[in-house]
Amino acid sequence: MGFVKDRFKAKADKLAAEIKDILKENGDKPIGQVKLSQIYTGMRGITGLVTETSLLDPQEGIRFRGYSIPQLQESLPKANGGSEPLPEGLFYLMLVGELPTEEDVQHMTSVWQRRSHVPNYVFDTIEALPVSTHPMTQFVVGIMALQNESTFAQRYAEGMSKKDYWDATFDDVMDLIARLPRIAAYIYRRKYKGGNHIQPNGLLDWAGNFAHMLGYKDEEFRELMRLYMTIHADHEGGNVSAHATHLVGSALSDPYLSLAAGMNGLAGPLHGLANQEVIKWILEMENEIGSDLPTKEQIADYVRKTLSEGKVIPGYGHAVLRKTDPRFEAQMRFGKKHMPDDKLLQTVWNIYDTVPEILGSIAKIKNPWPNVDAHSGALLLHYGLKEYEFYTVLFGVARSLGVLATLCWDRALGMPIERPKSVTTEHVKLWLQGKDEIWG
Ligand code: CMX
Repeated sequence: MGFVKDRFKAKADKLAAEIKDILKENGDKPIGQVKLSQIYTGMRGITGLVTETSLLDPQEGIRFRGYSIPQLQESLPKANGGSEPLPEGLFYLMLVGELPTEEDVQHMTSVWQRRSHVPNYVFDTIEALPVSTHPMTQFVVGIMALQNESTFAQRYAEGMSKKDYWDATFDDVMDLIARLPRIAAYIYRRKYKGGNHIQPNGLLDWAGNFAHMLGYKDEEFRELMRLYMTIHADHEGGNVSAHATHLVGSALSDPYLSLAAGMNGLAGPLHGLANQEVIKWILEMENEIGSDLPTKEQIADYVRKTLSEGKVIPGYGHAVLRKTDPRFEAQMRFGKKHMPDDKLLQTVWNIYDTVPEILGSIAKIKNPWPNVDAHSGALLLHYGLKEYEFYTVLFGVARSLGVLATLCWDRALGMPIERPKSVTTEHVKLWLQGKDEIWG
């Protein structure tokens, strides 16, 4: 692993000392007030976590270590002849806090290539599941089977010192990221390609090799995977997949157990599974209307119908964002560059012209704009990846980069077990009557 591990440790030690000083001086400073309504509404707006890898501004969208998506597309190293960032570079940035050089990224690629071997018993475990099992379930089962390989779990059982937690976590994180594309591709080929598996190509970068193992030879699709893996990697710490990984990791559950928890959260339709729901919803709409290019009026009618049936419009809305998601915009730019005449993409863009006005007229909806999931499926489908139940697995492989980089930071900064206080409504009533305290 060598120099990346050393650089990470040096940065982490420096930050740990800074945090100690910050807390010594300012530890008692209040950071906003919690309203009663917030504890009944998913803790929305409560600042309660520190995540070093990225920060989400409601108006601007995500920044990774201060860099916006267009800036990353400009600054991160690319594949030979390519124009999209290599996700290895984003991982390095999130981990070390500095933009990587070409050599740093090549190093990450070769480290992940070297560590990518998946033991056969993991595939055997997946094979024990019915093929009909949802790909996200197969993915989590694969990660759980791989847990047997955990360095952290093994060293903990041997009595590892607290000061070495970060080191064992780091090793597990590198192994996991290296192996996830192989597991994901295995599930795809098993479920949709009759078990006709494709061996890894050791000459390709992490995302390029993933595209190759899925069975997509097109260089443009590899470029899409590099962009896809980069923009889906992280969205600060409070989203369900990031928070679940961090929460479970705080119990010193090893990175395999922690990531599996995060992936189970990603598999929810209000979170990552929305990417499959978007394509399903669009295809159902086209089927019902009887056209592969519905007009904006037809789309508006279908949107109203969906809402009247008590369902959400998938791909729209966000718990934090209050504008069009820059990850949506990045994908739209990719679509306009490579496939401007694709009818499904035109429909995605027509939906974008139609939905915000309708959702914006409903007072309770705080954000009528599209999120990342509103666009991703249409790009995948363009290249033939039509099996939309698989889409959340792609999101999961990408999201591992952010949540596992964060797990390294959690361990290096000695983050304690997470344990917020909860109350009962009975207790809240007593508090309102002045008969009891809400304890901090
Ligand atoms: N369509 C219909 N209704 C919506 C809506 C949408 N796209 N977005 C929000 N609403 C509704 C909510 O369901 C909620 O209704 P109730 O009070 O009746 O329960 C109300 O508007 C208020 O919600 P909100 O405060 O605006 O949004 P939340 O922070 O509670 O939820 C999110 C955010 C993403 C779960 C929600 O916008 C949603 O369900 N969107 C559709 C699913 C989706 O695209 N999820 C992917 C998000 C990105 C990701 O994590 O991958």
